Amino acid sequence: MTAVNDLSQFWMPFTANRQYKASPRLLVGAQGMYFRSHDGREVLDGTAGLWCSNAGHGDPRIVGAIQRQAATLDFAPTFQMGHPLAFELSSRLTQLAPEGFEKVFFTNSGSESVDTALKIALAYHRACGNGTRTRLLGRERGYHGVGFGGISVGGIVGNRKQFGAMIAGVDHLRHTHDPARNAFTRGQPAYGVELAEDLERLVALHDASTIAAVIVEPIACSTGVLVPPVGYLQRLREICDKHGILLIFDEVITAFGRVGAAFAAERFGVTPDIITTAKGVTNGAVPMGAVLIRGGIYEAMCDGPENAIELAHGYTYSGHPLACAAGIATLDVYRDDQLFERSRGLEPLWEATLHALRDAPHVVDIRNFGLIGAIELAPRPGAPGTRAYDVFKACYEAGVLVRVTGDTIALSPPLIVEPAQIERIADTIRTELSHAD
Ligand code: PXG
Ligand code: PLP
Repeated sequence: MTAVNDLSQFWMPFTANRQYKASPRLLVGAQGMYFRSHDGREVLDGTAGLWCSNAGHGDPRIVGAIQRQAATLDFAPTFQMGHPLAFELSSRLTQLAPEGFEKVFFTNSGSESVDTALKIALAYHRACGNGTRTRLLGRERGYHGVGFGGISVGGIVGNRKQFGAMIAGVDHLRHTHDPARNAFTRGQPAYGVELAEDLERLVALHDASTIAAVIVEPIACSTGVLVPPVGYLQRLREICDKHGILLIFDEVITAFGRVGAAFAAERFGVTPDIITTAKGVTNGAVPMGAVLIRGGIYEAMCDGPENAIELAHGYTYSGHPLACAAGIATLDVYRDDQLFERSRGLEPLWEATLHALRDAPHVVDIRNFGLIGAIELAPRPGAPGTRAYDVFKACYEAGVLVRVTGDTIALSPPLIVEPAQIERIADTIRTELSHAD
């Protein structure tokens, strides 16, 4: 193993740097369902990295595609230039998307996908002569990355409070978490469809003529896995249609098989106007995001002369050749290994195995959908988050990687997970919960 000389310079993202550096956990390799740690242990990946490696790690088909592409065309600009793989991946993504999605805008992350989607929504209304529609609506507890757009529509207080006023003209729907009525629900909660009416409240407050778009995660994952109540997303769609508001689904986590379909939009049977993705589009192997856009939106921006740029937006690395190669290879793997179907097939076992933890110490709620799970613990009095963090550390020592957000343990294994590995994840959590104070 390579010696790590000094941990001080890397300002680690979303990390308690001092705490981490006092007892670091380093990953030095990954294959299939396992990471290898710097101290030579195999660690079962219960989180697909950060919700991204849906096909597991180091698949030779993806690795080979990246290697070949690096040697063939390491970079090509996509501003007034192009390269074949960016076009190929765009058409592959629209084939996978719900019917009616016709355009793809490439970014390098989920945060950039969100910024891009919000900008497209504003530009669309302006192009349609509705320039007063500038307001953007998000939802409490939503996570939409860390750009100024994303934190503005986002609803996680801790991600906002350090950063001043953010962008103006934003408001938020209420979140849908209701443990008093829905604790220990399997799949979609029965109660809460009426929370979609909160959109009518915001329309009444601001007037529809000022509202451009609503952005929500179909399942709010980062905040602790909040599954939408039955009928809720359908109702949001209806209210958006009634008032001419664009509906954006942020599917950075929920796309590419995580919920047993290409997109959560497909699984829930609700079609938004714009879908933001990242993570699983390349299996996490090369940074990439993609925004998928319904027909009619791009066309609205085409009334200028042919030499007019339709959208003044783009990243140096939009459609980067390595990311496109990784993306195409990843979509091939998802298709050839039928990973979305596999994910769907594992869901009943996943659900049953997680809910069997109901009687484990400290557990106050269990939530699941697709191959996503959450086990919420009662916080230690006066020390929120510490109990779950200790369980996370203990699981890692025991060879299983889980995620923690607040006092919730969040799970999202690669879709190649075996039933015995699902059992092992749950057994490890049960053991460590029984040791936790
Ligand atoms: N939207 C959603 C719905 C996300 O989940 C982003 C946007 C931002 O993507 P980037 O690529 O800019 O990070 C995300 C990312 C966690 C965790 O542990 C979740 C995310 C990222 C890192 C950690 O819940 N989601
Ligand atoms: N900052 C400067 C000085 C730049 O020249 C550029 C791009 O050319 C950027 C920021 C934006 O970088 P990116 O396109 O990678 O987002």
